[in-house]
Amino acid sequence: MKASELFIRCLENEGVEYVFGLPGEENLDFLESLRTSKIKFVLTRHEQGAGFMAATYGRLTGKSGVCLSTLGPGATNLVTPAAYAQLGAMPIVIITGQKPVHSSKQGLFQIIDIVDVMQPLTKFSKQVLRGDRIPAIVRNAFRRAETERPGAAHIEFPEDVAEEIVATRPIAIHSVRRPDADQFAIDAALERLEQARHPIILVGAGANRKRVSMMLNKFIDKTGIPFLDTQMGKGVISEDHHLFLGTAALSDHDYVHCAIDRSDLIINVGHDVVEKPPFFMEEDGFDVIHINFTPPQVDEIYFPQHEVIGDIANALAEMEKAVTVQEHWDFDYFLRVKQVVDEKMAEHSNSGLFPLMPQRIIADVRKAMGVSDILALDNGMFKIWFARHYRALETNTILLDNALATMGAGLPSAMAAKLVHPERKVIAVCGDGGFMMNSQEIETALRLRLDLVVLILNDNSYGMIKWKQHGMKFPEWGLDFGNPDFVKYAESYGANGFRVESTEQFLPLLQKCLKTSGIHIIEVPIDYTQNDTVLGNGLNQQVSVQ
Ligand SMILES: Cc1ncc(C[n+]2csc(CCOP(=O)(O)OP(=O)(O)O)c2C)c(N)n1
Repeated sequence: MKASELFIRCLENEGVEYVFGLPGEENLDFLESLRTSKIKFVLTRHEQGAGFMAATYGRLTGKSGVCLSTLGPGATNLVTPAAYAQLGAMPIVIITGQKPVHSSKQGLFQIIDIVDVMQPLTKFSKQVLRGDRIPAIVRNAFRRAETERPGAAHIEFPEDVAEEIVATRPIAIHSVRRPDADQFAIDAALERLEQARHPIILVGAGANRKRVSMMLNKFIDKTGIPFLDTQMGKGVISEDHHLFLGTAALSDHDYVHCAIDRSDLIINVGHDVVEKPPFFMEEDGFDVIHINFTPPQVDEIYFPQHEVIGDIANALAEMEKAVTVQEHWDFDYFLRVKQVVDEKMAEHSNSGLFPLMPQRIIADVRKAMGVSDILALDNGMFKIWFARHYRALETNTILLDNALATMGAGLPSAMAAKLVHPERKVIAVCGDGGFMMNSQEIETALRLRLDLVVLILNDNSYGMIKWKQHGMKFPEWGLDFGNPDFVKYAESYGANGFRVESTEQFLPLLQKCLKTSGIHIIEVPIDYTQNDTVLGNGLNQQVSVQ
């Protein structure tokens, strides 16, 4: 068979359901072989759309999402999705085309060394030089992308290699078990935990999986230790839990840092330093037990004293069996923090002010969404507000990127979530800046007949940077822009467009859109005048005077 056909057989062998992509002429053999395969091809309007969709597919399924581009400009457009997947631990296999490598009459036209470009952004970046190498290269790419810590793999598939005739077949797949943590490491962690007076659990991105969630729930139920989460750890344990203290939306001075500052031991389940730090360690501060699939990357703010490395769910199961609940554990202060934080979270959630306050938007979105429904956030000021105020009740129900923290991924990510979970409601939440970075994918979403709501939080500026500019006491400058008429813009694609004109209108409109099929784009004017309050200063005093 042709090498391109073998490539597709290998993808089928890996269980690939979708290839997201935007091909060039160098991919035409590949495309032709894909045409007759049962793998679905999702054509996008920008390579970033394809890459972000593939990464989110990987994040939600644990299986590599696959995306495709041509050489040169198409491939460089996949640089950001590669970084997004790599930092965010989302398994993805990126396939790029290339001019003929054995003999070419085109000089250096469009040629960039993409294998090299992708090297620092991936765990694996290889060119296929001979068709009979395809099975091994594809198998390795998928293995590398999916094994802990998951991330990006890249394969360059040149045009002339795709045309070769080959006689090999895909390599059989055998499931492998993740290594378990060492028993001595578990015992040492438990010993330290039993000595602590104010232990606290931090739940991070690496824990956002069903089995870990189950085991961690049991561990928390048995021990009664309060927990907080990072932005990407939201939902592992329901944030309605009576021991949930809050989300570390910032690295310091967030509400939950009042609790962190009083703790003498943090049990870190699944957080690694790629996500914005939820706390800073100091030499004479609290100890940390690092429980993760992979060892910590140590630096001056993160140097855990104890490590439990291996399958997180199994480690927690062992710890749950062996732990003895200690009478000297004292969570009184943490629970007082919780009370104050819960009161803070409720503030302004009913505000009738227009433009809408972030707290009101979030409260209304929460009311409109079921337990398993999914929010996909773009990146901007609103992300901090949502991370802080939105209560995630199940794993992976709020998809946000606190690793690369790129703009432009919100809409494609929501689209992939809807493909993976068609039975759930999905909302993309974007700023007016981030939405416009990949808004062309509305056409793709319509073509795919997805039912989706997109919220555009409109402040006519790059709000987050404006807030930071203000924080640095610079005059406001260089961050305001004009926007298209979003209602007409939506309609020009054939989507439904709405502009919220009053605060009371928002929730019923959102509920109606979520019940109606099709793409609904809702522009929501947002009032960012309270941004400074996200810093949570002063809460310490409030807790201590009580
Ligand atoms: C691709 C990319 N470019 C720039 C940034 C820096 N950045 C972070 S947030 C932000 C502003 C986002 O504006 P908008 O989407 O309108 O949301 P808002 O902050 O106004 O809520 C910018 C420019 C980024 N994170 N990603």
